[in-house]
Parts: sequence; structure tokens; C-alpha cells
Amino acid sequence: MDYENLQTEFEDGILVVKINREKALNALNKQTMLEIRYLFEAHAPDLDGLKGVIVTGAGEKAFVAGADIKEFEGLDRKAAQALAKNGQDIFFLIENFAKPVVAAVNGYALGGGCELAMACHMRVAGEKARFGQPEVNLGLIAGYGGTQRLTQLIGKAKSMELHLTGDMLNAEDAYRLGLVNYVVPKGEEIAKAKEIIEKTAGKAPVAIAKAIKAINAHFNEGKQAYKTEHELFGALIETDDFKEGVNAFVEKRKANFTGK
Ligand code: DAK
Repeated sequence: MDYENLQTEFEDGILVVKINREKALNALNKQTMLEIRYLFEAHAPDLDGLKGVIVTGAGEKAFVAGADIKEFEGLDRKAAQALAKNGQDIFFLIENFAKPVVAAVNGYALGGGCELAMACHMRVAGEKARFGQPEVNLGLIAGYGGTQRLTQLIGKAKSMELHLTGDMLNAEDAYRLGLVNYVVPKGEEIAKAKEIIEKTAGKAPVAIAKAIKAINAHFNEGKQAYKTEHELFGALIETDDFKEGVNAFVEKRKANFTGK
């Protein structure tokens, strides 16, 4: 596949994948999601000598600022549920990938971007990185596993707070809460992620794959909750508040929600 929105570089056994839509702060549109699916399903597993994968964002400002809000309009409940389930499935591919996947979070990781980072096995944050699930600002909830993975990583109280207020966490707070493994100076995210992957590369590959599988198995009971998430997400797509939330974003104004 020729990538439109991903830039890849395979060197010394490490595949670096850059989400490359800088003008939209690397927002995940349909094409980008398709390409991420292909990368984890077909491209990366075929690479000889692969030690691990690093996911990062193009430019100075953002890792990924969410799903592409400008593509949300005109969806009905069924289509939205299907799209959210599709996104969840793509992020399961990352979570269950047999080699270490590390997110190098170089800026905003919001909504779908925070969900992408959380689907990776580990996260390195640049000191300017920001994390959040601001879907409530759009009359939505997270649809790509964020209600589950944020709760798994930082616990129910803080996960509730972030999902209900839409507030962002800075890198230090994300580290303190266990959302990220390391905070590094801006520009050093990829180098640190490479260092982690190199450490794992000296270990037994089958044991690495089984460790990933065993750790993920702990959360399998929660799988039903992912279904709940995409069903609720689909229901919200048909509300007036969702339409108002998206219009307000596009028109760069504050949303006026009515609860309908
Ligand atoms: N989608 C599309 N465009 C985006 C975007 C996004 N998520 N985030 C930013 N952009 C665009 C902006 O519209 C702007 O474009 P132009 O106006 O230049 O054309 C450009 O990127 C630069 O953004 P700003 O001008 O806003 O830059 P600032 O530095 O002022 O602000 C910011 C940076 C990250 C604080 C701000 O851009 C922001 O608040 N962005 C939105 C964050 C957000 O709410 N993310 C989405 C969370 S909701 C779905 C499944 C899942 C989801 C949705 C649907 N389906 C199955 C249908 C998940 C939803 C989410 O991820």
C-alpha cells in the first residue's frame, strides 16, 4: 500500500511511523485509520528483523489531535457505531501486536489521539505533550476504547474527571498518574522510545510476545465494555448536542448545548 498520511522509516529493526497530516494536527481521518490498519495487519508483521514499532506525529505541535472532527457530519447511529467499532478493532491490533509498540508523544494527544497512544504498549511524552479526552465538548464520548484504557491506566476517579470535564493533563501529571512511562525534553521522544525497544530486543522474542498477550488477557473481561462504548457513541451521534458541538468546533465558537 502507498501511504498518503503515514510516513514510515525502517532502520536497525525499528519501524518509526509518523502520522503525517500536520495542517489538521494529525487528526485521524478514515484514510489514516485504513493505513494504520494495513500497517499493523500486513506491513509491520512482514518486516524481517523487526524489533518494535514507534508511533509519533508530524510537526512540532501535535501527536494526534483526535479523530477528524470535520468527517463526523452526516453519520447515522448505525454508521457511527460501525465506525467506532472499526476504530476499536484497529486499536486492538496495536494492543495485541507481538512486538513492543511505543508511542512517542510529541504534542497534543487528544480524543482519538490519546486513545491511539493508550493502545500502544508504552508511552514516552515530550515535556510539552498534553493528554485528554475532550469528546464531551462535542456532545460525544470516546469511541476508540478511551473510556476503557484511560480507566485501566490511571484509575476510575481521574479517568472520570478527564472524560467528564474534557480537561487536559500535562506531561508531568500524566507521568505521575501512570499514563506515560517517561517524560523527556522536547525532541527526544523518539530517541527514548528507541532506547526502550533496543532494551527489549535483546530478550527472547517469544517471551516478549507472550508477556504482551498475558498482560492484555487481564483486561479481556472488559471486552463487553468496549461494545457498550461504541453503542453509546452511536446513540450520541443522533443528538442535537452532537451537531451543535461539531458546528461550534468548525465555527471556532463555544458550544451552546441544550441536552437534546
Ligand atoms: N479534527 C479536524 N481538524 C482538527 C482537529 C480535529 N480533531 N484538531 C485540530 N484541527 C484543525 C483545526 O480545525 C485547524 O484547522 P484550520 O482552521 O487551520 O483549517 C488546525 O487543525 C489547527 O488547529 P487550531 O487552530 O485549533 O490550533 P490551536 O493551537 O489553536 O489549538 C487544539 C490546538 C488541539 C487545542 C485544538 O485544535 C483542539 O481543541 N482540537 C480539537 C481537539 C478535539 O476535540 N479532538 C477531538 C476529540 S473527539 C468517531 C469515532 C471516534 C471519534 C469521533 C467519531 N466516529 C466513529 C464517527 C473520536 C472523537 C475524538 O477524537
